[in-house]
Amino acid sequence: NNHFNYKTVYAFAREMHPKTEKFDVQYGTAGFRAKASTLGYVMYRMGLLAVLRARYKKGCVGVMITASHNPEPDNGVKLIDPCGEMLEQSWELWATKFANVADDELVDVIHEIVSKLDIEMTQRVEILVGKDTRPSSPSLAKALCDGILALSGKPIDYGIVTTPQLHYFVYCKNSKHEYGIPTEEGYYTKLSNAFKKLRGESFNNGNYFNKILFDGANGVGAKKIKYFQECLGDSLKIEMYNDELIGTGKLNFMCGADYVKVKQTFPNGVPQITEQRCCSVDGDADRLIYYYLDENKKCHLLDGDRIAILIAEYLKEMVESTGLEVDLGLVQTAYANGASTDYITQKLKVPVSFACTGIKYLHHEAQKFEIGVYFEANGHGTIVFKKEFKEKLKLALENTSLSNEQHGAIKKVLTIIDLINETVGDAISDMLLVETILHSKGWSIQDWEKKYTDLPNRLMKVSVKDRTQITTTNSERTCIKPDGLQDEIDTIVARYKAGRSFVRPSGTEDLVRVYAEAISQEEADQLSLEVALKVYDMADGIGPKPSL
Ligand code: G16
Repeated sequence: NNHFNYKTVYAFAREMHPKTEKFDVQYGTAGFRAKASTLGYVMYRMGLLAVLRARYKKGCVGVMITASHNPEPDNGVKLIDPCGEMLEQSWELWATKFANVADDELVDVIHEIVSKLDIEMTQRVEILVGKDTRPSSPSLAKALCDGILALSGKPIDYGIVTTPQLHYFVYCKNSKHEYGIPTEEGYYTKLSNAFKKLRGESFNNGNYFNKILFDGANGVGAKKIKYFQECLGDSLKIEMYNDELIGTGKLNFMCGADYVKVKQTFPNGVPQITEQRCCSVDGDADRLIYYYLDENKKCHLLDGDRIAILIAEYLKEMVESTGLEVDLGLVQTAYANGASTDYITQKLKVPVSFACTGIKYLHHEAQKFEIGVYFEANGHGTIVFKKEFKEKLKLALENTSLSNEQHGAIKKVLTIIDLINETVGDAISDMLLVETILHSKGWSIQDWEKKYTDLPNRLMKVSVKDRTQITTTNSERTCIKPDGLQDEIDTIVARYKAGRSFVRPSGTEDLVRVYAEAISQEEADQLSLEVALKVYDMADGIGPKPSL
């Protein structure tokens, strides 16, 4: 079995990618993230691990180099499993171990994993590599590929792509093209054909107008939306903003989905036109946020909760018109606005499950439903359909006892499925779906917003000495450590009408996040500030005290 050349593994590590950091790193919410300059050896080691994972799973896997919503000097790496999903959790422990051992222990760890999991080391495996637009990405990709080559894997470099594109390519390859063609062109063609089919001949409908302002966050989303613009022709007019040259430091800077969501404000660079529908994606185009400006210049946000509800309601109606029984559910996190959860469960009568922050948790929870819609409030999410459900639809098409209307509805649902990137949250695919639904309902963005009223809320960040000192339970809604912090939060929250607040350590940035909602914006702001100050005091806050 063990024919790999361990001499190369160590030599490459020692000569080209030595471990430079003393501190341990951890595979977090979305892989490893840190200052790009510290990540060379981590990338090399993830190249090694990717080959082992691919051999273990007997398929190709993906590695995406990105730090998504983080500032431009950061970078990161996430591994993609053969089905296009995030790396299986049990392997995150291996990833962390690989990243932290000394250079001369690497070979031992490889021996350990190979013998424990009985990995066949002679297989030739392909590793699909993608990167975002960060200037540090090419050299990190080189380190990654050295790791892949050191274990005789075959790197296939897709260049600059969005994270969801790479997830898509991985699944296409492993599904032997059943899911689609694993090329950029294949991806654009599949999605835009489905979109155009659903849109039909009339591009506008009722209050819906087919123009959208698109904030590309000065990242890969801005690059890739141009291909869609070409493919979609006049069916959707996408006016693109924030497409700075690579390396100007503008990536996610005062723009992009995270900025708009956290600051609840318009991004820089997008013209402020009253009542005009706008959307922002983040640095690797896996998150999507909608917004518009009212006549009083107030910015209205339609976030992941709203997107999820729009989609769930539409799919529910569509499936009902096919006459088929379906088990549809929605997955949210603690960040979901309380008003959205009430609306889904009480008005839509769709069951809701809660999961911890991180697509990997939501995705698996959603897979328990025949149709599982999952979104984080930050705009990260997608829809997954059980294989059996898709087969049920195809079989029903052959059922002659169903009416023409029912057949039409079934075909429509199948086309909607083609528009969706089921592997992971995909901002562009999600945007095309939202546009499809608004068009089909004849809704403006204001019509969409009218469904329910969000509870005012606020997100804050607190810097502390060691964020791992904060631990949580109950899908992150209850804080266990430091002792007494949750009691303090409960006491503060009790003073606010419709108040709710929780704290959790970020898995992608070196800080603690604080979420609060209450009956008015002032109270939500005040509540989040009080809780943030409490965290600062009880969890060794560093730097300036939190302020609004
Ligand atoms: C990543 C994850 C998301 C998560 C976000 C923030 O997003 O994929 O699931 O919500 O980080 O996570 P945390 O609060 O733990 O920092 P992205 O878009 O940065 O990949």
